[in-house]
Amino acid sequence: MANSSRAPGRSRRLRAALVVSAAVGLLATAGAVVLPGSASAASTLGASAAERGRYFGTAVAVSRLNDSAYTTILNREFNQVTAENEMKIDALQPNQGQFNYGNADRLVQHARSQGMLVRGHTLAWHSQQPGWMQNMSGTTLRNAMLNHVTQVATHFRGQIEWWDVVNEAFADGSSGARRDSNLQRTGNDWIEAAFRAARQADPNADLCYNDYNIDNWNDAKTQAVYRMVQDFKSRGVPIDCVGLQSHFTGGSNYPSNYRTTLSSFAALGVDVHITELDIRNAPTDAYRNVVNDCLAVARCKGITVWGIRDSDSWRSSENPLLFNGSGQKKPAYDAVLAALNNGTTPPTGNPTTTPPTGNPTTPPPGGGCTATVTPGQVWGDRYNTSVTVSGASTWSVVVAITAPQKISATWSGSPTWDSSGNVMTMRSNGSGNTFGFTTMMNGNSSARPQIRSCTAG
Ligand code: 9MR
Repeated sequence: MANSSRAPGRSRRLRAALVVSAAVGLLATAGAVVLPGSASAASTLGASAAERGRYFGTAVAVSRLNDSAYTTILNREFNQVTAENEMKIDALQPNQGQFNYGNADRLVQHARSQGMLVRGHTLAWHSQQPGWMQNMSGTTLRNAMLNHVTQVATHFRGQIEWWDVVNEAFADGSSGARRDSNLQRTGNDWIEAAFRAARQADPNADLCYNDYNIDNWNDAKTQAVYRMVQDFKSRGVPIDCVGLQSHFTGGSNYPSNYRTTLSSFAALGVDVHITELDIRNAPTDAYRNVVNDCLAVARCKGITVWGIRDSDSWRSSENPLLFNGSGQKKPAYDAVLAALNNGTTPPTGNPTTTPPTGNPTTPPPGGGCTATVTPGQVWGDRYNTSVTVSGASTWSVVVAITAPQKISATWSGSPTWDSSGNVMTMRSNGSGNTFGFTTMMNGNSSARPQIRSCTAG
């Protein structure tokens, strides 16, 4: 994202974020011991997930960015966003050949200004097609779909971490068949054709297949998607990830074998993402289980809830989200945050065991505040840093990174960047006095961030 918060290239980022370690041990090596339940436990979902090498995100309706109560929670809690509707086919290409990127660009812009990662949703889907596309078939439709994939992925190139290339292409029930649709009727290879076009247009984005009701390992639909991914991997079709929407609303429950599903997909050599989570009546145990299951699977990269407040939900009558209509945290929020904070990182992976050298610096006094650096978790290819400001409630802190190291994600502050992309000015954004960031080592494992200044106001 932005000039800023992404390391270049797909594999480093992606393979990277899944390399995990025994959290407490590593934190101890890094000098910042964060024990479950300790006073230093992260206080927001995004910050806590980042400490586990994950993201915690939400679907965003762009029109709600004008609602300050909504935006306050968004900026404080989440470090990943998915457009709830604004990147769908009907939104982006309402008339054939006429693209309308305004709302989607606005969301990407907001995410960049907040250091949030963006999931693109969705390039090819049987639903929410514009009228002109609904009326198409055969080669004409196939070409129009591929053109849409190419145009959109090209427009957003470099700004999207993961694309839902194809959404909901399998039938419900026991058939294990593809869903019938105008796209499916263009030929069974329409899905792989879409993935190939997306890879060509944006080689650095990770490409996902996304679906609902693929949470229960025993379901025919789950097994059918699994076999497709297995087939794609064996034939070299470019697929990097599977998104489990995990709408446990409308009568669909959290299954006790959910962790088996996540780890089984991951074992195929793809990342897994929980992309649209909501749970009817927001029970604490089911939310906690989902978090624990994700943390237990190294390739589970993060969790996205499908809206912020219950009143924002597509199923608002089920009150399925983490904040109530007034924006207050619900018990499910507390359960999720505690599970993230208590979670250890998964048992597999290849962490760095050497303590980081070149301890981060604290800035010279004089700007009206002091920034104190705490080294965070270290992985084989990246490390976290958090910075706590004292002496001011609004502030800006200038942080310099040594190239080729690159900051790949930030949380709990609003970053801007100089033209080199290596000097970040982090401003307070109402999330408190501690912000954090992840730095990709990119081959330099010894350099550490330098704090250049802390300025009050
Ligand atoms: O939440 C979205 C809602 O506002 C739209 O009206 C609906 C239209 O299809 O899509 C909803 O989001 C869906 C997502 O794009 C794909 N998975 C299921 C989601 C809930 O229906």
